Amino acid sequence: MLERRNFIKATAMAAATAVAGGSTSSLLPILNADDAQALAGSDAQWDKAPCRFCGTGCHVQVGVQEGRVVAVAGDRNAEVNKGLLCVKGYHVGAALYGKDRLTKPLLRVGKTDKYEEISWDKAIDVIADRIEEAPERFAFYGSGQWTIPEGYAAQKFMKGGLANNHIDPNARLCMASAVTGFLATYGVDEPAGCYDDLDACDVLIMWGNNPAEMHPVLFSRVIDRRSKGEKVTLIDIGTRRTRTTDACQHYLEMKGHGDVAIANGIAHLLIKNGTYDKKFVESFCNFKAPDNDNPNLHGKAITFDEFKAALEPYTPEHVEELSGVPADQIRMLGDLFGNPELKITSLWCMGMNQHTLGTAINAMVHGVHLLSGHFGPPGNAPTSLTGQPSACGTVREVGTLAHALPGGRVVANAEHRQQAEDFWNVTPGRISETPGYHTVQMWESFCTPTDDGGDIGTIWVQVTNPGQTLPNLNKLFNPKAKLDDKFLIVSDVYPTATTRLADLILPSAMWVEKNGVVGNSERRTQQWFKMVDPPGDARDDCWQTLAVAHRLFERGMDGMKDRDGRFLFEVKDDQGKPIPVWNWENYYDTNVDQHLFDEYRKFSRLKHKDLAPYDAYVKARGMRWPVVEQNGKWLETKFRFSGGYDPYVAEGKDIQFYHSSTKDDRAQIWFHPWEPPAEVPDDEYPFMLCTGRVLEHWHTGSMTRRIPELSRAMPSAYIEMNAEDAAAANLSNGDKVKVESRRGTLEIQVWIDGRGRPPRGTVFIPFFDETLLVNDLTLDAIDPFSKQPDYKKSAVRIRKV
Ligand code: MGD
Ligand code: SF4
Ligand code: MOS
Repeated sequence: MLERRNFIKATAMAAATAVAGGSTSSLLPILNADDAQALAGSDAQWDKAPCRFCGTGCHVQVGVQEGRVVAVAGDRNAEVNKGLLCVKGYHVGAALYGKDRLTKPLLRVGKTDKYEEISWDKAIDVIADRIEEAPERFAFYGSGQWTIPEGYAAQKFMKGGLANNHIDPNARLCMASAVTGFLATYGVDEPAGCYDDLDACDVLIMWGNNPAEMHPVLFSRVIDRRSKGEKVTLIDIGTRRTRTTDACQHYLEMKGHGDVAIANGIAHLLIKNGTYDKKFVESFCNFKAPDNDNPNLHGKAITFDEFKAALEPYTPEHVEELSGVPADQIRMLGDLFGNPELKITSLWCMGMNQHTLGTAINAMVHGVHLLSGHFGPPGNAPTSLTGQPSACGTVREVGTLAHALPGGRVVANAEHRQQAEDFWNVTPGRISETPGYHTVQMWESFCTPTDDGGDIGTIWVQVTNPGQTLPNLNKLFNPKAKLDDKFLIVSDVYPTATTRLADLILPSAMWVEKNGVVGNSERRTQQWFKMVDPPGDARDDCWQTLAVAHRLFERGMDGMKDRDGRFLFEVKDDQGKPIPVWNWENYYDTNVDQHLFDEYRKFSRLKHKDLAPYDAYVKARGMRWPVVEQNGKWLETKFRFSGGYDPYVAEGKDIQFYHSSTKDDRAQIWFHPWEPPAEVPDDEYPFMLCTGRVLEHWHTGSMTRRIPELSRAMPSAYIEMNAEDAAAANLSNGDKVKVESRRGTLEIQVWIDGRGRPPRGTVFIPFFDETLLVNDLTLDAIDPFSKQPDYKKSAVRIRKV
């Protein structure tokens, strides 16, 4: 534990020591678990909540005094973090108290840059007017930071109410390829394993993933084991050296898309050396390849011999050519996977998801584990990590994607639609069978003049900042400025790059200013209660959605009525009397989250993702689904598809892929050919640009840049360059350069051999800085199945200014 603390402290210290002469005093006394006792004698009230930021899902204890959050401590009772937090988590409370919180609804005055304060009543009318005018031209752009009830309400409002499937989340930019990878392999989304695999594995492979900065508390779990003398081999396969690399025994430096070649190289060796797990494969797997005549997620069946023949060209030497990773290191990976004595866990996140072959590489890494039999608990697991606190809970489980319905259902399936219509008690046929626009399509349509076919006229954005995070902003966001008939509604807590173009800005309550339920990377559903009031007139996002729905109901819109003519979101008290939750004054007369969650819960049982009733989560520090009742207790599941762990595996079976897309309880092992990235450097644009996060900041920095310690530690974005490339271009640290892609330009300072060390020919720019928008440069090419863009590979040129 000591080492783990030190690791976390070291990363926190690195943040603090980067402060140039500034003090580290904060708006809040920031405590850690060790110091929390200091407040014990005070009047602070303590309660649990998951951290606001990343998908790791650490729990904090929140201290509240006189209506304000005064302290945050790591929660010792939480299995995920056992009292530890990363530097963002320690400061999470201060995210509420930036000086410029949005506190009033603001409506743009005509076509000017001015806004007038308006009442909520008027704001709700403005939205209702826009929707009534053209319900089919309305779209909802949501988030993996929506709580489960917020996402569920938006989903039901759109698909069950407006009969409109134009709802998609920022997680399209984030997790979509993980979803398609799971579906193509197991027929059902989300990891089989969980964080416990990290405690048991002998080898941990990071496939283009930097958990030391992005999932620090999780990564520290492995570091901790090593310090206790346990042998665990860490391997970083990446396109640049990072803090994760520093902690690994092996660093395999690959070119973009090299992962596809490497996965094929491992499979090639397993078959050539006869070290694949014949018994596992014959019992539990089929083989698949893309169907080029009829491209679809489930491809076409192939035989083992066809699989073997397809892999023939992927010799270690050929893989070296494609990926840049030396043949010997490919052999090392082949030997590791060929050794049945070792327990191997793979981790990945945006490197494999933000990838135009994202679905393919996700499926292929599952495939390497299946082929070698490195599947099954504890310690053998292909585990995809999630970026956001509820990308799993809200987006993937509630299905707030343009093609999906709650509980792993899809709009294109008549039976699924009927089920949802029955659960929602809405008119049969209400849900449209045509998938709505995915993120890139939605924003492209919004930014295209109506006369030219841009049929999305209004977008309501909640809990996300697309004006900074969409790729290729000059195509997908900025043109809005010139399109007078397009209307942008933004619910946020601070002014952002998105509110700048908004026509209506709605102030939202955040984190412990409201009730919430979220779901983390390991299928863990976590609940918390409201602890403090939001500032001014800020209100819950979920209330905003319900209030608009009710306004449309009052105006007689059929879609807002159920089969019995009642309001779609009717909430009743114990006597069966409706509670007017659409009035803010009455919203907390009951626990709306609980009503929505317990309604949504029915969907969770449709695909063995069973959730417990809301009450069961109140005491727990989260539970991993499927959660089933046994002898009056709610029991979570650590490992899916494995006998003895997963309640849905038939008695006596070791492994059962019970949602197999081939309906034979088997998983699919995929072959996909290597293909180059959508854009590769050339003479004109000779550098490959990668983008991503940094430890201190949460995504667009709208919250963390308002926390003094974090913003001082990492004040502004930079371009990381390789020292030799910089020398060749006569550049030194701190020089300003102009970075140009085919889509836009950015002037930014050079950092040589900084936090990350990119190899020659590559550069890195983080995306947290709203004054330096890297997405003016990035490419909007997408994976054909997941529709997720690749933010990791854009060609750029650089010159000194
Ligand atoms: P966030 O900063 O998380 O980024 O992109 P975004 O979701 O756009 O935005 C969340 C917003 O919600 C903030 O503006 C915050 O102030 C606001 N907020 C906080 N709490 C609340 C609340 O309770 N209610 C409301 N209404 N608002 C709230 C993330 C996205 O970015 C993701 S997930 C990925 S993985 C992509 N990654 C990526 C990349 O790697 N490179 C580049 N270049 N771009 C990327 N964009 C994508
Ligand atoms: Fe919060 Fe993630 Fe840090 Fe844990 S690792 S404290 S969830 S930001
Ligand atoms: Mo994006 S789900 O946060 O990495």
